[in-house]
Amino acid sequence: MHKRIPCLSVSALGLALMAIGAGLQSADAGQRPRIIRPPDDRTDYHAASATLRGIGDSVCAFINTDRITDNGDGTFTITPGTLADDFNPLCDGERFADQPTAAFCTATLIAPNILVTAGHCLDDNGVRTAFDTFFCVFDYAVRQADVNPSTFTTDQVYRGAEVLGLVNVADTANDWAVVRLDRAVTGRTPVPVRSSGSVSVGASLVAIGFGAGLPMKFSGNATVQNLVDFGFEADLDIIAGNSGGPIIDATTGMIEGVLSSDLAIDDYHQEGACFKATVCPGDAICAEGFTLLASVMIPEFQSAIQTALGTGGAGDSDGDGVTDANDACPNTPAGATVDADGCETNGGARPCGAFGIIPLMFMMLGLAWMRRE
Ligand SMILES: [Ca+2]
Repeated sequence: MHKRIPCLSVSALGLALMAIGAGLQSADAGQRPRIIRPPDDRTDYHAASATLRGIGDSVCAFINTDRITDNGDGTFTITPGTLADDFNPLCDGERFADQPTAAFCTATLIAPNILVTAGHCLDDNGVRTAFDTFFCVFDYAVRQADVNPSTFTTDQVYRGAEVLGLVNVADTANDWAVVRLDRAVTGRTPVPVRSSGSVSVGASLVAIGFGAGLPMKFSGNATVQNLVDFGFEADLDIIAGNSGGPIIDATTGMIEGVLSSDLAIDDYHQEGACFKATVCPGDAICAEGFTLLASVMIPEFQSAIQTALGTGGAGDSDGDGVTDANDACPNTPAGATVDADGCETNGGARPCGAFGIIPLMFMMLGLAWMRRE
């Protein structure tokens, strides 16, 4: 039995409730995924390869507005809260204890204004997560050893604007979403997505994401174990918060899938007087099985991706469906209805561009010429 990897806030709350009611631990056990298959391959941004860092630059953290403050001056600040705060007391020697835990899900840029993520990151039993409750934040990563990310600027922070496709079927890998952002992201390279064929058993994989809400972690040293309906399974080191993150083929650099879920056991659990990351095999609460990944080759998912790449791809920076070459209004607000020239038809102002200015100039030149005659 697999369990969707839930939002970190839900995970932390569940852990807190478990800590409060320790006698009821067995009733709550099974609500969250397990994580680490030794060795623990989680790597911070600054320690990753240049290739992986390049992909990571196009991976954003979903951060609830209660964990990041819009300072109103073009900057945003992560609000306090570390791993050691979330799992208190954390056992001595646990990794990343003093890093912030702001993120609840992971998403990847596949075109300047298009993300792929997991369906359950935006859908809770049919209830859609409102776009004004979270930000998509790039560079939430430890880019320099021992320097935690804390402040961001407008060019690093985006909002979702439209769900272009979403499926979230419990206990299956059919768990994916394609989302349009409020505006195009500049200076980051969209990550290529598999568009034909199929991932193979044995292929080397890397997961990128914000497990436990922590700054970006890369988890490699894993391979495809099984192909299953709607996706595949792998022995990745992942944790709540990694959900929706890209599963990258380590050889091709392409996205093969997005992280859906893991086995229904706790990612952090109490052992004696303190909390530790669950390591399997080894810890008493372990179960058999692997991480479940939604394949980008699910026909509906692939179709949603291709449609989004066609209308929101590199040639259409405002995502209005009119390519830049033909777009007289290249900065149309998200969601606006546009005409064939890519300009708003619902009252938006058409810019005084070349099409307006040039005839006016000729007319004035003509008048001036006539006066000289
Ligand atoms: Ca491992």
